[in-house]
Amino acid sequence: MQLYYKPGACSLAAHIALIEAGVPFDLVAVDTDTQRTGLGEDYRAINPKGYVPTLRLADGRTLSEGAAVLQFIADRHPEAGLAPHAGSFARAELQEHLNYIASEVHKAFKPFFAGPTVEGEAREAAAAHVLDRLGHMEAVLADGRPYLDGETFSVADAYLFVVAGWAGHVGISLADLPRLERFLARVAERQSTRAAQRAEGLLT
Ligand SMILES: N[C@@H](CCC(=O)N[C@@H](CS)C(=O)NCC(=O)O)C(=O)O
Repeated sequence: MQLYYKPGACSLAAHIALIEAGVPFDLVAVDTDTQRTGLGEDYRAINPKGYVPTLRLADGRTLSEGAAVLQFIADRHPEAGLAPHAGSFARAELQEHLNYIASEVHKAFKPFFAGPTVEGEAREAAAAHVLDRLGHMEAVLADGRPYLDGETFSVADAYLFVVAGWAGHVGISLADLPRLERFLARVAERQSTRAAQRAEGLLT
């Protein structure tokens, strides 16, 4: 199994999930500007969408879209406890979180990573939008639960950890979201998270 990734990108969530699941896999870096992989492949031949993550199975089939990749990893390795059973209400709640993180939080960062650099009032508005979206995650954590689904770490936590972590990189303070800050610190201490970040060159 291979995970096509870009250091620190949303593919880091799948990387963390694979380590949590104890699955053997190879990491393949993607240069999304040139659409070449670290193995010299044409990335569009692997994922015509041109973005990461992509998971390639041993039989050559590929899966993209972070939320789908994360749930596939969790379902293939139920012993790791990374997602509640499919069909349960708890699973629907996990999907609610994954969809929200993908469509609302992840995409709220787009002005900071794609297109011309945002500055001035446009940057402030984009930052306010990110904080609004993250505010709903703060509300989920309001009852003091350590993770989005309660006591147990799930693939949604890996995804939230990655995208909320971008706030610091683009200069958005999370000081008004203290539960989210504590959540990020908690997930950052997990062995899987540290190992994935080290492998991507993000930690020494
Ligand atoms: N809809 C996709 C979006 C994936 C996505 O936005 N990937 C980003 C990195 S986080 C990417 O590869 N962007 C292209 C680039 O960085 O050049 C998903 O949910 O997986």
